[in-house]
Amino acid sequence: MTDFTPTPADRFTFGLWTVGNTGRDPFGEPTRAPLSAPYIVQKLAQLGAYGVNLHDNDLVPIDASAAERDRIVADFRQALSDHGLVVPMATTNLFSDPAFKDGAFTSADAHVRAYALQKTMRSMDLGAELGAHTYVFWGGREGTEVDAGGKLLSALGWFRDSLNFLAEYSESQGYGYRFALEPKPNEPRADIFLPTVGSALGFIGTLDRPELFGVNPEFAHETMAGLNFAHAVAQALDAGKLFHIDLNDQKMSRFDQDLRFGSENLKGAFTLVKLLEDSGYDGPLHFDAHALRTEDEAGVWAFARGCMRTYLILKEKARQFNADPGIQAALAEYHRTDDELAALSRFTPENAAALKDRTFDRAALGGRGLGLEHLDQLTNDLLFGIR
Ligand code: GLT
Ligand code: MN
Ligand code: MN
Repeated sequence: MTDFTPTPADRFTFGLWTVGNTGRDPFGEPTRAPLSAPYIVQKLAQLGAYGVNLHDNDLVPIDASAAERDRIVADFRQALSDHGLVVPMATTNLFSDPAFKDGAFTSADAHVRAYALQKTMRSMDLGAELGAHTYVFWGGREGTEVDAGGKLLSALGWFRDSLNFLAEYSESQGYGYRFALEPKPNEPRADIFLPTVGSALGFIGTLDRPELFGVNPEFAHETMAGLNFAHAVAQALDAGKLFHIDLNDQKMSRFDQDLRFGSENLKGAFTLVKLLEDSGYDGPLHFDAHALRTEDEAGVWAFARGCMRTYLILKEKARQFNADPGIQAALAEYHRTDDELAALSRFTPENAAALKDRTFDRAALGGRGLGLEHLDQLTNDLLFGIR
C-alpha cells in the first residue's frame, strides 16, 4: 500500500504558468505575489514532480536584453540541476502581446505572421537549450470574432505553412522536437481554429511532415466544447498521436476553469487515468491547471499536491478495477465474443457470402440485457472505497 506520495518516476509535470498563476482573471487583479522560476523548481522538486514546462516569456520577459536572457536562463538551469527537475516540454507565448491580438500564424497581417515565426524559432532554441523534446502549439489567439474578415480558408493555409516551416527549422537544427497541437474551442477568441482533438488530427494529415506532429489534448478544452475527454484521448491514442496531455478539470460548457485534476468530474478523471494506464502511454503527465483565486501560496502547493495525489489514487483504483473478480465477470458478460463470427468477419468473398446467408436472431439480440447498470454501480462502489 502506498501513501500516494509522488516521485519523479510518476512523470508529473507542471507549467511555470500553472503554479505561478497569480489569480488574475478578466474581472480582478492578482490575489497572490509572483513566484520566481528557480523557487518554483525547488518547490515542485520537493513535492515529487518530475519536470517543469514553460513558455518563453514565463522565464524570459519579452523585452529582456540578450545579457538578461542569458543570466535568467543560467539561473534557471542551475535550479534544475540543483533540484533534479527536467524540462520535457516547451512552448511559445503567442497570445499575451498585443501584436498577436488577431492571431499569430493566422493573423491577416503578414508582418505579424513573420514575427510569430521569429519568436517561435527563438523559443524553440530556448526549449532545446533546456532539454525539451516536445513542443506545444496552443493557438490561443488563432481565431476570429468577425468572419466577414474572410480569412477562414487562408488562415488554415497560413497555419499549415507556419507549422511546416517550424518543423523544417527543428530538423535543420537537429532539435528532434515532436510537435503537439493543443485544441481549444474558444476563449480568448470567440472561435478558435482547430477547436477539437478531432479537428487537429484531421489537420495533421495535411502537413508536410505529419509524423512529427501529434496532439496535446486538455481535459478542460474538450469539456468546454461539451465533448467527452476520454473519447478524444482514445482517438489520439488510436492514431498514435498522443504526444502530450494537459490534465485538469472543468465544469462542462463554461469558461476555461483549469481546475485541480479530479476536483469536479471524478468519474471522468478515473476513466481517463484508466485509459492512459491501460494504453501504456509513457509520456509526461502534465497538469495545466491553477489554484483557485481564493488561495494563498500554501493553497498553491495544496493544489499541486492534490493534482498528483488524485492521479495516483485513481491509478490504484484502475489497478483494483482490473483485478476485481466481480467487475471482470461483469465485463466478460458485456463483451460477448464468438470465434466463428470473428473469423467470418475477416473479408474474403466466401466469408462475405456466408455472412450474407447467415440467420441472426434479431429479437434475441435486442432483448439481451447488457448488465451495464450493475457494472457501473460496481465501479461507483470501487471509487467510493467500499469494494
Ligand atoms: C494557457 C492555456 C493552456 C495552454 C498553455 C500552453 S498556455 O495557459 O490556457 O491551455 O496549454 O500554451
Ligand atoms: Mn485550459
Ligand atoms: Mn493547456
